[in-house]
Amino acid sequence: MSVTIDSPQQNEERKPTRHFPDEPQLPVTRPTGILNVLGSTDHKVIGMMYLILALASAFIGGSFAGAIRAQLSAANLELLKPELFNQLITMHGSVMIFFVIIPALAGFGNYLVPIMIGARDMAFPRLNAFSFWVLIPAAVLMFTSFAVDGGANAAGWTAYPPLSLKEYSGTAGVDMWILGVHLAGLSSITGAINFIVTILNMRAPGMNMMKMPLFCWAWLVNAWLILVGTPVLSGAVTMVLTDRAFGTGFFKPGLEGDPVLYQHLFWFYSHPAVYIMVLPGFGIISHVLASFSRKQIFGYTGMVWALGAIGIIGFLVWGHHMFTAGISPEIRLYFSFMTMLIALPTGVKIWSWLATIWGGTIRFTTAMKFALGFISLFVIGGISGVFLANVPFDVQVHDTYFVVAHFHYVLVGGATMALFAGSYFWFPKMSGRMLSEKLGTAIFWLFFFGMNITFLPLHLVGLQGMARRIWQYRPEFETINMISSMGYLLMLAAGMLFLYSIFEALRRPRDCSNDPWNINDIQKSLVWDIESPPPPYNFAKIPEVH
Ligand code: HEM
Ligand SMILES: [Cu+2]
Repeated sequence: MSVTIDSPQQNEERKPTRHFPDEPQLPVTRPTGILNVLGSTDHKVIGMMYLILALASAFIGGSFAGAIRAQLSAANLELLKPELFNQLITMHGSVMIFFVIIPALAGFGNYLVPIMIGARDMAFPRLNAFSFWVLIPAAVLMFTSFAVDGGANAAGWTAYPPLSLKEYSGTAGVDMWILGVHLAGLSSITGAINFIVTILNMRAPGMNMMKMPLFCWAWLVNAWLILVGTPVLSGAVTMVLTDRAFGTGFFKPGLEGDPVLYQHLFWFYSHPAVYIMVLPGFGIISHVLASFSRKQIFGYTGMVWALGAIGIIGFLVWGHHMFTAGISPEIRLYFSFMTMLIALPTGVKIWSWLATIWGGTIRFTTAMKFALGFISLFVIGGISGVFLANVPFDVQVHDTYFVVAHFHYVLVGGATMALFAGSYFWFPKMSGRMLSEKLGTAIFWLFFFGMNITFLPLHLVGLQGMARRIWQYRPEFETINMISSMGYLLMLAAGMLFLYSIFEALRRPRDCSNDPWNINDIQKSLVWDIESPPPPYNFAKIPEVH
């Protein structure tokens, strides 16, 4: 006989949140049938759905990048119409941020945070399902906007007015894009509330905050960034929407509006957003490096403080995106200083990671390779970031390919490498099967070389003055752009091989122990204590943590 239990938390509604009665083995079964899976409120099922959405979107957003790189592979090509080129640039950025990186990190967070803290689910399982499902209409709005008259948003993923106002971007695609951003923002905000309540209230007895795994800390700080930043973005794009639809003048100079105000509001979210895209990645990297060095993480307390510092300073630096927008020299000095300051906590993390692997018994698994790749590429992205923090330098390279190279080192070399590391590390736990390490090694090297071949040369062409978001360019930039476009093919090959590797692994029977990497003797962790894949509700009896 099987009893369907809506949510174990509901049964305990009136009891203090931190008190868990011992329960006998819950007679629950894994969901079967597609409707049960889709309707599930199990954090693990929802986590998987986030990951699947992110993987699918990665191929869509990645194919946009391919089209862009094809157009830019030689100087005066006309493969794409200029209008379509602008739409693809805009939608590539939007998709990669809102539908790849953020959902993928949310996927790992949903799957792992409750397990890591010894809980049976997120605090609000139905809200959690809502956070995922609201992304689907958001994606539909964005992707179908290519089909409307005039096409998708072509004003850049930053959608700066006046360019994004009706006069210059009349297409309904911009309105659809704004509504899509609203829904994606709603998803982030409700998700963040869920993470905060879960982490603060649902830790198993004995798991105090300073015993919590770093991935959970990273998610807690991340959720705070989302909660403070995202509503500001939603407000800003709503004001663009009313300027477009109802003739308000928030950002119209003619109506005493101020386009620079938009930039302040936009970057108040979007600078922290770059940390939203890397903080959970930091968490993943900490776990992978420690596990495959067979050590404890070095400087746990310092890592927690560094995450907190990044979470605060991250909100104080947005103006570094506006050095050329006409803000005063004093204010530029402030933003320049604060931006360099954030290198300090970041440095604390880098040195702690290095100290973690120092003297460790290192196993070069695929996950470990991606984690080491993460460190090296993220450091390059960080250093070019410190360059950009200098006003005179930024004024020279603003809106050139140097900036494009910088943020791809952070996003592709940082966030995406961390996602690969996490995938290799946790796939066995989620599926009960190991991904092929042989293929994994090939994928790593293809991606690592592909990434560097694509983006390293773009620093140079940027320093020489090649502007970003342009459709054709001067012939002297051609060789470097050709090289960069070749690099894309390697990354594409890595992506296809990764997809193949997943299907190949899922075809095999389950063969994976609770602790496939043999790390539980070094680092006690609830994740490696429970079955692979974990049973519904994770723990028949809420564990005590010591
Ligand atoms: C597959 C390899 C990739 C290639 C070849 C590629 C290429 C490009 C190009 C050519 C641009 C236009 C630059 C510009 O705006 O001036 C761009 C923009 C952008 N890319 Fe990528 N990209 C790739 C992967 C990624 C990934 C994985 C992410 C996210 C993690 C990402 C995030 C962005 C963002 C946010 C923009 C900014 C768009 C804008 O400023 O309007 N890209 N990319
Ligand atoms: Cu920034």
